[in-house]
Amino acid sequence: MKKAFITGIGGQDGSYLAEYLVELGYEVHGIIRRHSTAETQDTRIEHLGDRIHTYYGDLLDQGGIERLLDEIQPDEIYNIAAQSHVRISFDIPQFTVQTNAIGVLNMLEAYRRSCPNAKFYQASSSEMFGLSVDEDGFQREETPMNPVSPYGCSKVFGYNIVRNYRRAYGLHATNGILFNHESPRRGSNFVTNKVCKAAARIKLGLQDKLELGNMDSYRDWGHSKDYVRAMHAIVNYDTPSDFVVSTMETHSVREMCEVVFNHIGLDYKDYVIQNPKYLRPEELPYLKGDSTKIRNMLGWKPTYTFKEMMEEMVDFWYMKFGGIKDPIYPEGSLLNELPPNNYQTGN
Ligand code: NDP
Ligand code: GDR
Repeated sequence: MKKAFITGIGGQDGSYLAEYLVELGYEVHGIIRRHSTAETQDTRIEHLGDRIHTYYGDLLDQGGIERLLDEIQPDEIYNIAAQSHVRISFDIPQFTVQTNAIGVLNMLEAYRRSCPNAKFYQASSSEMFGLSVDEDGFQREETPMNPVSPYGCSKVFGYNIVRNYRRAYGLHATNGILFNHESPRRGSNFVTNKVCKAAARIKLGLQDKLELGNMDSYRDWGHSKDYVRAMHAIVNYDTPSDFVVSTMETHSVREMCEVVFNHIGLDYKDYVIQNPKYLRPEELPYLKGDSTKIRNMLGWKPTYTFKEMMEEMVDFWYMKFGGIKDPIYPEGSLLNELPPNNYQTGN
């Protein structure tokens, strides 16, 4: 039985990846951080019970990570943990860089010393491209990196140090350069889930307005469930390499609002207002990823369309707030075991 070690197992991607690897027959281990409210620290994975093994850990605590890797001797390491919110990275830049940059180095050092024959995956991001777009309107593996946030800058370091350790020490260390990906488990302070949750509440008379920041930025939005399959494929490819993962489509925030509100019979223009509080000191205006490399070399492709994904997310919140009497997901579906209504707060 293969063993996997996942950092960030309690996050959106970590939870789907853990489910996927359990289904594939892996023994899954992962670290969660200590929260003062114990009840919410593993909300996204508690339904997996003793099918996974969790430990307290933090990317900034290299000794602890090294002890765990020594003990577990995993075949695959997925470094998915991060301070993942771009706007918040302007509020807490030093913590963001410590976790997303030095944290990657800590992981690589622990990996190199404890289990150098394992395969390593780093959660790199399209945010690294920043303002760069190729002439044909896509970003791809060769596009120069020109980040526009502390988050983007920290992820560029993580990406480069993984490539450096791969070459310097002959490690099987890979990067997935993932474009935005969402799901009902997305934190509701990211724009897609913020819009879906608010639209459901407005429809049910629980809220009047939705305040957003920049509605004219474009993102290439896929589904987290599709993207965790890509992570596994990247790690298991014989030659360690770096791959863009994307849908190859882009949509504006405005268009996303239109799809969500239309789905529940409302016009977003009647409810959405702009609040400068949600604007960023520097914005990344446009992302569209060319994922030809992973499609051709590893046979990966997304299964969800943009519309299907957004509808799944708004239906999820609508049902959570009591809008649908019969569950829309089959009995026993993991989607019915998601966080309670008040689990996600913030902006
Ligand atoms: P989430 O924010 O949902 O999950 C991040 C996880 O990392 C959480 O479990 C969080 O724990 C944990 N974490 C944060 N800081 C630390 C730390 N110092 N030590 C240990 N664990 C920590 O993000 P996603 O699942 O959406 O994203 C997964 C990864 O992919 C991240 O690295 C993100 O930057 C990257 N990425 C995400 C994309 C997306 O669109 N989702 C696109 C491209 C890259 P806690 O809950 O305690 O905060
Ligand atoms: P992003 O995702 O910054 O692309 O990072 P987010 O959903 O936060 O923003 C997408 C776009 O929407 C605009 N926007 C708002 N965003 C938020 N959060 N809240 C608002 O009210 C709002 N109004 C407009 C933003 O300005 C932006 O243009 C995500 C994260 O998952 C990163 O970890 C990951 O690396 C990148 O995607 C790829």
